[in-house]
Amino acid sequence: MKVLILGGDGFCGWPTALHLSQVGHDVTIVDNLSRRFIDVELEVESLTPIRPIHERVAVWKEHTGKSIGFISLDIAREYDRLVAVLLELRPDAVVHFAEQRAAPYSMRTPATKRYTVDNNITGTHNLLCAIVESGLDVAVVHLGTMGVYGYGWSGSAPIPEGYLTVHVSTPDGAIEREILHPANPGSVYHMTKTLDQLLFAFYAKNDGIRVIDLHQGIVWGTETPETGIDERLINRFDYDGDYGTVLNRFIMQAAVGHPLTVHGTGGQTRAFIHIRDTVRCIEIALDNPPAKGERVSVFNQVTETYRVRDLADLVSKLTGAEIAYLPNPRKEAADNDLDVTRDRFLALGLNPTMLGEGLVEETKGIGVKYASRADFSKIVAKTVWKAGMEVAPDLMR
Ligand code: NAD
Ligand code: USQ
Repeated sequence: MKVLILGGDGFCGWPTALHLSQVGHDVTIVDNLSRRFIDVELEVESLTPIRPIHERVAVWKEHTGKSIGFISLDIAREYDRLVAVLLELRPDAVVHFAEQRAAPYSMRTPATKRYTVDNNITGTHNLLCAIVESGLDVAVVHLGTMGVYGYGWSGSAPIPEGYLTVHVSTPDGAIEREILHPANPGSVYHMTKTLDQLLFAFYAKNDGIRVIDLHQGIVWGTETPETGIDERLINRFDYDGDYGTVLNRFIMQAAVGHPLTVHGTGGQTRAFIHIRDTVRCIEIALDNPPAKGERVSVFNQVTETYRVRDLADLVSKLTGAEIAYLPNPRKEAADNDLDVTRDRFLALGLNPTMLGEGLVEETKGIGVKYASRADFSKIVAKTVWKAGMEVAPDLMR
């Protein structure tokens, strides 16, 4: 299958590009390298030494003989070029990772709020509009997020895979309907993903675009079998207060001897998936597109759920790291339960890496190997959701 990977230079996109190439797909990455420029803006680097994109694809070819194309293109700003790329390459499918994906970065300043909305919504809409203009039948696999559902809306009922069955009272009695699960975003970033869902629903209905929306949990881990082939293929590892995600941050903090930064009580429960399972899920999704005219196919791309303080305890037990309970810079529930339906990928053959097996390996691996690259001043999260919220001081100098 010919596959375009939008955002293929990023944390999820790069290992996906390698894996899809490895299993025989003809892969082209489209990326404007904005994530690398944001590192420059934030004055921080991936903990792992990521190589320039042209070197990355050349090293892949050197080891496997397989070519991965690279096109530098901003999908939110270069609409005509996007149409031209579709018409020239005529892909069977597009995997869409190309969004600003950090909730704290999206809440950082008025400029980053506006950038996140402009980039994510216009990028997604440009893609859908360009597919219609091209006249091609291209399946779209999009990376959504568990955060579209929010934390607590469904009460004690498990969060379904996209659609909720509701009963509506009418004068003639109750009727049953399936609706898109109500959106309840917790950041400007998460809000863009809820808006993406409406764009997909409209283009599926109006133009018969085949869309799979994958509501992914927090991705942890770094390496996949393909990125591990050569150090120059290594995946990025974000640890800073804006882009680092909770479990990878705890793994890195333990490795460098920094206390684990639990926000608030740590009673927040979130969904998780290992990066090796992310790439496998994309492969499965590509093999199982909806038929033309079908509604958007939604999967919950999640393998387990954990409370933040329980994760900190697990990492602390394995490594001896201290735990610091810090003021929460975010506006979020101090405590929530999370029961997520995750049957569809399991039914299609996903065999997940669970925290119990994977965590020991991760705490001894990348974080320790590249500990000397850490900038301690970038670890504690400084972006607040609302003016006046308390920010924790740096814990080490
Ligand atoms: P990332 O920031 O590492 O990668 C995103 C890539 O997209 C970057 O390489 C960036 O340069 C590129 N990009 C952004 N805007 C673009 C544009 N306008 N044109 C072209 N390229 C553009 O993020 P990631 O962690 O790999 O996340 C990928 C996707 O998966 C995102 O949509 C994110 O919302 C979703 N997701 C990520 C996680 C996670 O834990 N990392 C969890 C759930 C969902
Ligand atoms: N948290 C801490 N300590 C930290 C970092 C985070 O306690 O040092 C807490 C946060 O306050 C929050 C939870 O951990 O309650 C998760 O935060 P996160 O930064 O790991 O994840 P989040 O902001 O939700 O975003 C990440 C990705 C995003 C993806 C989302 C999936 O950056 O792209 O969409 O996970 S989900 O959370 O399932 O919506």
